[in-house]
Amino acid sequence: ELDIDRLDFDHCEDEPIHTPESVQSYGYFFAMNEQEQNIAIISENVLSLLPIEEELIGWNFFDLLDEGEVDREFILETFDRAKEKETRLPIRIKFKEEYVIPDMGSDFLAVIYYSSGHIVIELEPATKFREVYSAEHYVKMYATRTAPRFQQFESLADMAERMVETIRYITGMERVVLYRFNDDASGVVIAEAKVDEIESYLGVNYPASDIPAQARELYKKNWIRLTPDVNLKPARLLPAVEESGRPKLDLTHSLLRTMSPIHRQYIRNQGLCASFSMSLVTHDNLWGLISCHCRKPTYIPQDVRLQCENLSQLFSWHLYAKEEELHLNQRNRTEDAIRTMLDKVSANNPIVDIFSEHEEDILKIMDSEGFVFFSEGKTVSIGTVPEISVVQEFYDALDTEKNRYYVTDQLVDKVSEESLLNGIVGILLIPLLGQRNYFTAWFRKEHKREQKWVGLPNERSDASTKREKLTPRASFDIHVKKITGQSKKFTEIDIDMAIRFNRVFLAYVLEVQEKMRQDLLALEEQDRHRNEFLAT
Ligand code: BLA
Repeated sequence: ELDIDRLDFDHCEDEPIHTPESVQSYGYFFAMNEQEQNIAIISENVLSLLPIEEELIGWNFFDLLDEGEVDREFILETFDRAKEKETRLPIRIKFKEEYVIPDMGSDFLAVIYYSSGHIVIELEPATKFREVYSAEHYVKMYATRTAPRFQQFESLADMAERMVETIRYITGMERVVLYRFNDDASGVVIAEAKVDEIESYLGVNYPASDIPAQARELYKKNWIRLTPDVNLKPARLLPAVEESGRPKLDLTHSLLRTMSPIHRQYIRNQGLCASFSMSLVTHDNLWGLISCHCRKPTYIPQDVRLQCENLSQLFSWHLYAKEEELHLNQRNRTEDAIRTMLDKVSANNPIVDIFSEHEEDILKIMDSEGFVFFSEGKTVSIGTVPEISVVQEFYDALDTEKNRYYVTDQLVDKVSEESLLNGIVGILLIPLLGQRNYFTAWFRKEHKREQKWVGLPNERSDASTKREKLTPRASFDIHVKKITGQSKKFTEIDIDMAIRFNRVFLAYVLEVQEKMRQDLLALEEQDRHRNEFLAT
């Protein structure tokens, strides 16, 4: 099985998982030269499907097909589209009866894609697995029953919950989790649907190395992967690289690609036999995975998997839309608060008074415990704030040419004396109007919490030997990590709100004040003239 010492890389993220030179034997693999359409590479199990006496290599693939049932032109057009869009597309294949072993059936579901000069076709038997519903039924179900509920949900977690239930219904797997990536590529299970007998993963965090960087990249290009049985012997691609001298074939768009042996061992260590996962991508960013688990071998027909892929793409859009909606709601609340304050700005209502009238609003906009508006002339502070000299130091240290703001959720180790912080540990500081010595800052207190973890956040990068780095997770024991000394994180949206506050509200106020100053100067000037005049 897995022999770490024989792996020729030292770090998880260096494993070339897109060129394993084998596929899983629940399907059959053909690669043809793009020009002549001659078979150049097959998976070794093809030999048990098409017991053709002569070498299959070199045959024209289309000569094997039942031309009455299969439209060659359509297949080649589909290939051109797949190549152009850098994806794979579904087709149907039927072999001439005389070429296939009788009880294998001759009807196949297939996908076609381009890989380095080759037309690749991957086949799976269409008739072997009978389904209660057609695969299209599931998309309809999502559209009519799952998605319409999303509108009324106020959080992504509620949507995630509904989605894992839907996917569990479709796939029949024992446990379905929605795994969301954190900013540092570690991740957490935010929703789960499962049978009673299997352990719960809900709320558990896992280190980034459980899904290394190259896998996350690959999963952005190819949204689904099924391992129906981790113990299925991989079918090698023939002729082998060592014999033919051909370059390794890129299986980025493959459905059948054998997964990394390290990850296969991980699945076994979880006590599982089958795994199916789908990507969730928003803003061209791998947002998360829907991961399905089963303790016994479980095959999901190709058309159902391709519909699951459609669903994960739809769901990604719905996540995106919900994120935008939540963002918009927060922005509207901020803008309402700003507008109310703007209405009160006038020559005889100085900013300090407006701030103190609206202390609560100002803190609420940012879910903060303290706020400071610092200008050369005067400082306004609301709620709990650190000693102003400390804040000034952070401002002075900020390179305003390069950074639009300074943010941290962990101030304690960044100051000489903790007592100066007055219990504040999070800060978002934003210079104002590009002028020196004008800024706003928002503060958050400590947010003590407990996180469930399997493993340690940096366990692999901290490991010293190759063996330690590459050994798949063996223990899935959950331990509780107490998070102290940190505030809630200021999110991108929080930062956006604060910048908005500065731009809209303060910019306006400063403008009014500047205008008042100018008016005052003009009046003084008039006075001076009048006095001079009177004096003469
Ligand atoms: C891939 N790791 C994966 C995948 C998941 C996880 C879901 C996607 C492949 C699949 O669908 O099975 C991890 N599975 C999880 C997590 C949960 C889960 C976090 O159920 C939590 C509920 N793994 C290791 C180490 C390495 C490693 C040490 O433990 C590297 C040395 C690697 N994981 C690894 C690799 C892949 C992977 C290489 C890619 C597999 C492939 O697509 O070939």
